[in-house]
Amino acid sequence: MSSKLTVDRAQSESVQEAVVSSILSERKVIDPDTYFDDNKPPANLRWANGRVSEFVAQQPKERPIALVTSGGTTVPLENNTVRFVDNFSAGTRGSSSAEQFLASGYAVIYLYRDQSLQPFNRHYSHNPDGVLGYLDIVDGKVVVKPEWAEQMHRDLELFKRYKNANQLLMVSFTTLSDYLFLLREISLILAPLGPRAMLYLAAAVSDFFIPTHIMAEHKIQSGSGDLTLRMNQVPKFLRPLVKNWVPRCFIISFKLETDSELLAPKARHALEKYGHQIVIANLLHTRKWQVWLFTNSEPEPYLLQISKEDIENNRDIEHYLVVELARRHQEYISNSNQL
Ligand code: 9Z3
Repeated sequence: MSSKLTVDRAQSESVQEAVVSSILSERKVIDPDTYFDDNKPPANLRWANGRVSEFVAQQPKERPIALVTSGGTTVPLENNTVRFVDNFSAGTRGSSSAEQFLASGYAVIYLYRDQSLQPFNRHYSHNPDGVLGYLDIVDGKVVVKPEWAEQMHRDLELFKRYKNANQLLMVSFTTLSDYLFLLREISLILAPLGPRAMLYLAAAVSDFFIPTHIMAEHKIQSGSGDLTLRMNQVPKFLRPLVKNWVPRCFIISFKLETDSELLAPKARHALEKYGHQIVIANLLHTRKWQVWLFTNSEPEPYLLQISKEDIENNRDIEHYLVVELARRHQEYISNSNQL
């Protein structure tokens, strides 16, 4: 498969033609190790390093820690970015799971796509009037509308409780590159914790990207016909993550497909290839109701699905999923302690 991007146009301008030919001459899959030398780190990397190190150091020794990634990565088409390719994810899985991990006694580092759903805030993103849609003015005072008051009270109370207990840290990303730099940075901070740290990789990560050095510098100009994109394959980061960054931690990745025939073989393939603990497989259209847990030790996947009653009672699948994962994580910790 070709692995480099071309940004070309019929009758394109000379700069763009030069980019195209230089790209066409280099078609190879990029090594995960060289990725970080060739791409720019995000502006919040140093801040994240300091805050995550501090957060981890402040946790009581017995408290398990979960890195929860959430939301989709963007892939810019221009260095001065006007356009980008996005990855599908609302951040529901990640934000709901983060709430459940907190309820299960975890400290949570929530690595999320800027503007995507966040724990405890996630119920307040769908009002056509924005935040003002939840509020009213009564006797000259701003109040929460009665129909939202109970839920908002509950969410605010939990949010404050976990923040005060120093159990929740939020770090945001936008692009694929931001995500990968932050993932590596945070992983390396968690590595010394070994089995006590869990990585729950629910973010929807692009498989294709345009390396910075071959990306158009300025806004790609219109007016000369169609635009064709050729994108490089993103290096397989799960390999160095499992093998080198956090080899002793408990790692859960997600596999998203739209074709049900592909789901099981692809989940199994990921497990065999990377050798981590769990792959959670889900289909785009049923992801809120059904997931399958694949492990290397079980011949059949473990199916988790929620009932009509759960849906009617607003009970998310993440509630059951996280309970099951926390149980398996505890087992992993106990088994590691016995070695
Ligand atoms: C998932 O499969 C998540 O469950 C969803 C959650 C993104 C579907 P929402 O945020 O959706 O609740 O709307 N995430 C992982 C997707 C992914 O990029 N996986 C890669 C792959 O499938 C491997 S890391 O190849």
